[in-house]
Amino acid sequence: MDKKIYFAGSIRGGRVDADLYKRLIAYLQRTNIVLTEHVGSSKLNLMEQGRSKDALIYDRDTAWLRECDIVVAECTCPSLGVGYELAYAEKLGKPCHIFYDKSKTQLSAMLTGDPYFQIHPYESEEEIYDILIEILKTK
Ligand code: 6IA
Repeated sequence: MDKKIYFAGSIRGGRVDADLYKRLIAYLQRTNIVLTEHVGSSKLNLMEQGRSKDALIYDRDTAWLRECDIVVAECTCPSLGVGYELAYAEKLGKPCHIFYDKSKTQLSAMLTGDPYFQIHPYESEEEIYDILIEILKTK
C-alpha cells in the first residue's frame, strides 16, 4: 500500500501500447502512488523537441527513479528510454519488474540475461493484474 511506483513505458519508442499503460497506471493508483502518470497519457505531443526540455525530463525522471520504491516497466514496445531507466534503477538497487507480451515480442537479451530483473512474460492483460497484486504485497 502507498508505494511510490515508477511506471516505465515507451514514449518516443512508439505509443502502440499507450492505452495499456494508462489502464495499468490507473490500476496501480488505486492503492499506490505512480510518479510517472504521464507515461499513459494520450495527450503527449511527440513532435515536441528541444535539448533543454529533454534535460529537464532527464533530471526529473532520474530524481523520481531515486525516489521510488519499485519500478514497473511494460516492455512489449521496445524503448531506449525504458532500457536506460531499468539499468539506472538496477544501479540504485530498486526492485524492477518487467512485463511483456510474449506473443508480440522477444525481450532484449540485455534484460532477460540479467538475473537482477524480475521478468514477467504474459499472454493476456489479466495476468498482469494478478502478478501486480503479488508484487505489491511485498517490496
Ligand atoms: O525512449 P522513450 O521516449 O521511449 O523513453 C520512454 C521512457 O523515458 C519513459 O518510461 C519515461 O519515463 C521516460 N521519458 C521519455 N520521454 C519523456 C517525457 N516526455 N516525459 C517524461 N518522461 C519521459 C517526452 C515528451 C516528448 C515526446 C515531448
